[in-house]
Amino acid sequence: HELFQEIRSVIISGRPKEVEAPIQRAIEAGVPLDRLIHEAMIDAMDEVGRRFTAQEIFVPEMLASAMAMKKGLSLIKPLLTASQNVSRGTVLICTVKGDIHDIGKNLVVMMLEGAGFQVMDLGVDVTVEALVEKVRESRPQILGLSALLTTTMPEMKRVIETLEAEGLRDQVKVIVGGAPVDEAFALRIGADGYGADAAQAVALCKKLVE
Ligand code: B1M
Repeated sequence: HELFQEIRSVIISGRPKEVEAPIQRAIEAGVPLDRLIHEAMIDAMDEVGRRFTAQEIFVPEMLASAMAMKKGLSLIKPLLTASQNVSRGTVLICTVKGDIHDIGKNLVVMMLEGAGFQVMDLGVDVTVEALVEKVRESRPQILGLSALLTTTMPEMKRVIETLEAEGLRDQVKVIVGGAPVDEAFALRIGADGYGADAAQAVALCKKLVE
């Protein structure tokens, strides 16, 4: 779509104020939201990651792009979460300790809510202790963990081990996701599932609460 290039460009160059117009135009033009999200927006963040790896840009630029991405997603959110009043199940979700990446997690939250799940989002950089306490207190059916750094992936294993030690593991299904995470890792740490993207995470949650 011709608007995608413009959207990619404002996200890549980190101009949050300029993201609204092309996204509104794309929405008005009836572009399917999953295409808008993937082909324009996530694609732009991948390019940002590539430029960061190549040291063409640095953390401040990456942050500006994240702000543009978040602004863009906030415009799409109301369309994804419209008119759902049945609760399909409960999900507690967060980004693990040491990790502050939340764009992917927020997208998973948006899609889950859109699919009728009731989601409790604990945010980013959440300690194992805080998480286990919340599982005990609110008894979610599913616990979703997101990590974007190879250095924070081991936190997911710690969460599962701690749930086991506290006798809570049988009460909650644990799903994991985030760019460095894969199916093999999920299996290895004893998670109940892995979602490669937000749509897969939703499909997985539906299956787990059946
Ligand atoms: Co950071 N960062 N970052 N960063 N950042 C990455 C992840 C990196 C790959 C960039 C790179 O080097 N190419 C790299 C990690 C390298 C590694 O560990 N192998 C990296 C680094 C190194 C860092 C810092 C260490 C940089 C520094 O300070 N020197 C630092 C760490 C901070 C910390 O967390 N402690 C850092 C900081 C940041 C910003 C704060 C500037 C910013 C984040 C802002 C924010 O999120 N609020 C940022 C950004 C924007 C990125 C990139 C460019 C984009 C991430 C993103 O939002 N992607 C990223 C490169 C990249 O991913 N291409 C990078 C879009 C998003 C929709 O995708 O999050 O993968 P994603 O989510 C997907 C799926 O993974 C899945 O569904 C989503 C939708 O499809 N998914 C789940 C995610 N969670 C899920 C949970 C599920 C299921 C599916 O179930 C529960």
